[in-house]
Amino acid sequence: MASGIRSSYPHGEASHKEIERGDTVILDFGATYEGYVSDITRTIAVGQPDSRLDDSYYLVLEAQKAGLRAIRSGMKSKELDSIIRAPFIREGMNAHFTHGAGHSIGLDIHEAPYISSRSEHKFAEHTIMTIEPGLYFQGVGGVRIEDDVLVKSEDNCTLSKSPKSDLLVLPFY
Ligand SMILES: [Mn+2]
Repeated sequence: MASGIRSSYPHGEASHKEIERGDTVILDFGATYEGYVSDITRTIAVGQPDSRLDDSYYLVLEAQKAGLRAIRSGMKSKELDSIIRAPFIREGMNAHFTHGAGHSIGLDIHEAPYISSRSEHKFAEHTIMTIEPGLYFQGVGGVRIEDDVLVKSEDNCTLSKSPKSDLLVLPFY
């Protein structure tokens, strides 16, 4: 978990920083079952966040859903990258997307193939990929949303079902 300024570091480790009013909190977690892993991220806010973070949540969600919808076996990694990245480019936010858009999972939490603008790799059917775009603002905070998807040739199947359609804003006490 990383909150506030620390949530502006894409993969911040848990620390002793206290959550402050308006912080976004990035919750990156997973489970293992018979040796296989899952990897999911949700972002919540504690107190009403900076409008940039609020707006970013819905832009990241748009990018993430576009990726989940689009991925197919035979699609090139760089083609998927550009679909996920398109909303960020449209809104002039691409510079705030500072890590890869996803990776495969299986027995390991980070496996090849990766989603990359430079990768010619074509996804194989029955690969499980994470789709995890994010936006990060130094000194302010960040947003990331991640789900796991089973790649198929026709339709694909999002495996993680946790709600994400609205930014959950918890009261700050
Ligand atoms: Mn991941």
